[in-house]
Amino acid sequence: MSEVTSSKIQSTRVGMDAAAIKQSILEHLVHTQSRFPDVASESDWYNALAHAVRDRMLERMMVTAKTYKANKSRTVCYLSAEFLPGPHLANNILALGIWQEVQEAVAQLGLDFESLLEEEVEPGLGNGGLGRLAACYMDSMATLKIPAIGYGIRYEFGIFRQEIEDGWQVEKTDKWLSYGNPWEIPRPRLRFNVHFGGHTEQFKDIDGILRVKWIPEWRVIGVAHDTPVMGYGVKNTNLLRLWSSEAAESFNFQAFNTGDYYGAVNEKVTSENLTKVLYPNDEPEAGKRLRLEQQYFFVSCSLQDMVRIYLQSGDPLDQFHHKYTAQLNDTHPAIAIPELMRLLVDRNQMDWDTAWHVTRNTFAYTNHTLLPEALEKWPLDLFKKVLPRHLEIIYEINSRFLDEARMKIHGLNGHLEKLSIIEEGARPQVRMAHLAVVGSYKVNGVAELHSELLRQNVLPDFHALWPDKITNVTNGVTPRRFMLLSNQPLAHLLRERIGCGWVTDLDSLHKLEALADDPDFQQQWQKVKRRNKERLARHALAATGQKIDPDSLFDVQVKRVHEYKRQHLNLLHIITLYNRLKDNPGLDIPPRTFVFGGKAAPGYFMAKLIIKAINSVAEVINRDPDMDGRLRVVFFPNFNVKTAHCIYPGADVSEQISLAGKEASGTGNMKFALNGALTVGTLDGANIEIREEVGKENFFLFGMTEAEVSALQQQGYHPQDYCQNDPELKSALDFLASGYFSHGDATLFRPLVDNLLNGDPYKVLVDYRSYVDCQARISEAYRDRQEWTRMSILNVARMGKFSSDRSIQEYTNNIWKIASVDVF
Ligand code: Z15
Repeated sequence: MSEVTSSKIQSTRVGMDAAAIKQSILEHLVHTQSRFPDVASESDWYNALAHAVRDRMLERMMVTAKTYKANKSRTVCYLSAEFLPGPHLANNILALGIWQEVQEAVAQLGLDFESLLEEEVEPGLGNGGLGRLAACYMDSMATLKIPAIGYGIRYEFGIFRQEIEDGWQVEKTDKWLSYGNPWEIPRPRLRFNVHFGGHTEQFKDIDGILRVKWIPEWRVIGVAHDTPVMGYGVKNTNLLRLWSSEAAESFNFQAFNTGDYYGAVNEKVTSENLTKVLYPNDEPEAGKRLRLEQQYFFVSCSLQDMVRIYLQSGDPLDQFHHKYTAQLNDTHPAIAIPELMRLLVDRNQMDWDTAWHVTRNTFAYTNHTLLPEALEKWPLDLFKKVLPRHLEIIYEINSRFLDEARMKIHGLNGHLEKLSIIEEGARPQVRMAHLAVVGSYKVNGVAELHSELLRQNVLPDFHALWPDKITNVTNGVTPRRFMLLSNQPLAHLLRERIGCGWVTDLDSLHKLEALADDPDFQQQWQKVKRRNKERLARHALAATGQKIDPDSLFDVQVKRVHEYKRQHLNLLHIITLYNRLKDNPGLDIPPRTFVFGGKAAPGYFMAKLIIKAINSVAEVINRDPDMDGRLRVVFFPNFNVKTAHCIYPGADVSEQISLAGKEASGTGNMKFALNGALTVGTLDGANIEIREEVGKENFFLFGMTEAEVSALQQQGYHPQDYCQNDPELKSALDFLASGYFSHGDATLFRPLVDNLLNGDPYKVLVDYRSYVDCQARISEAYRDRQEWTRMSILNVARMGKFSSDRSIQEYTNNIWKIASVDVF
């Protein structure tokens, strides 16, 4: 066997020409799917093709691992409770550079490439922006040749599938693994014990040193499942390693032996429930024990894995941070900080100070939110039940940290309370954000404004203590998936005119500026948009049964449904337009189609009511003959990565209308603009930077600034004043409340309207007038198709900054200090 070199193993299955690929597909059809071509279903062919593509990735993954190991390169571990990669097949074909060849092979087999791609069920292992960002970063790290492992959870059920019944959101279980998953390689031998509960005991070791032993109450086993992540046009193929929970069969032998068979089986079931389902909330689920268990489970497996790989090098553990850096994607994996301390101190007998030095130089923390209710906290009593040893370690970390802070700020205890990792009170809690800040060498926000507000409002005392700790890395998105893959008409046009360099060097889109006034180019640009709108219209028809007109302006808002994102502000504008058209049938405005999409957390009443309101307004407007095609509203169900592929490219207008200071960054805003949509937006999150880049004359701005928002909040906000002073606003609210859109039911939308009139936490009514007026400017601008096209071209030309390659470059330069590694 030792004589068989890796190059001999690779020889037969990895040819990159169409003939070899066709052969591979046929072989997999027979030898993996066990089907003859004449009886194979579309799904069989999909699996055969997926395996053929996978064959061409695996060896790269092995060679990459080998190269990184030989280089002793520093590795980033991206710890994230969510990854939302989207369908793999098309992306992997593009990364391998065999798009043409696969198309040819598939055609020769008499198959339809598009419908094969449609077969794939995407892994919905995330809720929204945060999980998708992790996937974009995995793509960019591989493309930039950064040694990286993504660590997360292999949820058996991902984010629910959204159906719309009678206008309401209904959640269906996402059984994404039902038909198998050709992209993952199970590693059944790569398994770790994870312990929970119980208590701790002190003891003296043989050297007489006082140590702590954790006597846990139960354990589960984590099993690794690896998914290769290929860089674009490079050999580097990194790893996404997701952990799945398994029962520790023999653990409760006691119960088994005493004849409690069902008790023992029950324990197995409980253990395997741990990674059963993704929490479908974009905010933390307050005090859900299983959620804490999930977090600790994947973090513990990941750190044990890192230590295992590290020890293979033979280096001493006190150098661990030179080999690894771990990025905490929000506080969800922040329990990694006490866990690494436990592994070093309890398991490897390291002294506390050395262990703390290692730990503090290992972790960096990304914050993704300013919303106070979204900052994760765990009740002490719950925490103690699940992780008693970790709580002790946190106390120790906290007391040493407060000593340090006391001296440094020369301050009194009152001041220190604000810094403490423990929040005192009737129900004391662990503040995970404070733990993450204290245990990390860098903390970053995800857009300039957000990072500044972190420094000034959320973590001011930490900022005073460590002025260099909080930095900014503005989010980015991958142009491979969100342009090349999902907008092929645009990609073709770009290739003809500026080449393909933009795929890995997005700044080179600048070359388009020279073409922005070229009438011939403008016409081709419009053709591209037209084709994309037709595609969106086809998908909308299939998904909703509704016809939409590609000649109308497509105005799109897709994102999680949240009050702070203000889908209801959009809806009030739509009602206003409707009222204007009813009152003035001759009104000449360009026809518009409003497209919405997005999921609401299943327990979020107001968000679900907003979805119902959108659908109810849509129903009335779409069947009102007076509208005569001038106004249409559709709610595109089950917005996910797959549907996103056809939605972003089809948009003329991108709705980014959160209340200033609430959206940490946003990433959909970038995806739209990269596909030629013009933004209507507030000065929030990355919108500010997008506007700076594309030029204020190419961006539709409205609404209060963050400073104005907090000033208004200070002075006292009275929403009803705004309603009284604006007849159009009053009328829109009255219509919504009256039952006009709800078959006469005047109670249905009452909670929504009351919420706005009595409180309006996201100041929808304040920004309404400025928004509606801004929308009128959009309608005017859309009439001049040449000028509109010019603006659209300039938007794309100037969006280079928002590549996730730029973000990852900043992480590597300013935070991780990691060099790239060539793989041949
Ligand atoms: C999530 O998707 C985001 C923040 C969170 O705190 C949680 Cl729990 C989930 C989003 C932000 O809302 C969005 O503004 C940002 O672009 C995204 O994370 C990625 O940073």
